[in-house]
Amino acid sequence: MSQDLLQVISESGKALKGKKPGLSADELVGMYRSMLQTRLLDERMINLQRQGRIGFYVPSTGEEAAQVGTAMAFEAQDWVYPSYRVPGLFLQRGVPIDKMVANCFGNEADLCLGRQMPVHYAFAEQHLVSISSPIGTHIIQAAGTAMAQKLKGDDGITAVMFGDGGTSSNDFHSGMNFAGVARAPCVFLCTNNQWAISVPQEKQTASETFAIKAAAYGMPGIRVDGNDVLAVYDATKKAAERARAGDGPTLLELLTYRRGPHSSSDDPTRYRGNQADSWMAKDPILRFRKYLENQDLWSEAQEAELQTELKAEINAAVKKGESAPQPSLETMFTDVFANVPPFLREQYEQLVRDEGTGHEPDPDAAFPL
Ligand SMILES: Cc1ncc(C[n+]2csc(CCOP(=O)(O)OP(=O)(O)O)c2C)c(N)n1
Ligand SMILES: [Mg+2]
Repeated sequence: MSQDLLQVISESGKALKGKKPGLSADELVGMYRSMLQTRLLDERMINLQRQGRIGFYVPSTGEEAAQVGTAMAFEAQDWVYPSYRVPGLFLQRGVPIDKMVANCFGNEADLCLGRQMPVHYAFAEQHLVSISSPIGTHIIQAAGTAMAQKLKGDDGITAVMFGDGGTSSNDFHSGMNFAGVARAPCVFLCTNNQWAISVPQEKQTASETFAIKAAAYGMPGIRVDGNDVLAVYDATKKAAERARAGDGPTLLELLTYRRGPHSSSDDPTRYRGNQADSWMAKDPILRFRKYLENQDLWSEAQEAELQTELKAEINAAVKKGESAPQPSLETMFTDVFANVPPFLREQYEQLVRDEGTGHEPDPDAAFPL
């Protein structure tokens, strides 16, 4: 297996010879919009966290191409098991931004009513399965979903996104193995951002690449430039077509770089210093913008207009999210049992009695992660 990377756009934004994106001008501009929206949303949410207005956030700066390029390759009937670092996948798949912001505030408009962690979104309507915080557990769930789709003769397929760290989980092995044996219609998407919190990729695996691991499970493994949105789209689309045609699963390694901290609770200078890494300069959004400009599909005026529009949209979502009330206390007990059992009813009544008496949990306590 070589260290070669699939590319469609050069690092300076030129179309590589013989490579066609297979997308319309509107689709290309739409992808650019989602990438920029992701970056601006990330910046705003990190600022809100630093101001103490939300509890926690996971930035994905520099990884936007891997999120939007993959999302573009799937159909509405497909199921996607996302990781916690892919807001661009949600946006590109049509999730309203105010619903994502509502999750970060955990307010009453949050579809999970504040019960999930921030950035652990769940949108059944867009076939986006609720995010699992334990690393890798969703890989076997995705393989199982794909096996069920095959048994039922569905026309949908399943995709799962995880990180380089996720490949060290038992569930990566089990999921890849079962999907390989069953020839399940599953696309395994490993975003190799070269870090798993403080663990660099060379301490994660002794394999030459992450893509090479596919060979052990009898499926193709392809290494893709994860900062080239059109290469990500191209490889994911082919893997999706392969799965849909009944030819089985594929593993893609999307090579990129985690430019920011692991989360708002992490300080990367503690373990990688002020890394003047060459990856810091390889911006996927700038690269795609140059490509669009070279194709006469984008201009400075359009950029300014889009920036203004997206910032206004985010401002409106934040305003709405911050002013919405918290979910009422009794919602902790709803949606769990159709008939609330006596012991829960008792706890609920106790909670209502204690509310405002100083016995309820401290809402200002530090977020535990
Ligand atoms: C089973 C398990 N072990 C450890 C953790 C703590 N943890 C949270 S994120 C993370 C790193 C995962 O890295 P990677 O898969 O590369 O994804 P990235 O954060 O880089 O997107 C770890 C170790 C966890 N959530 N679950
Ligand atoms: Mg990682």
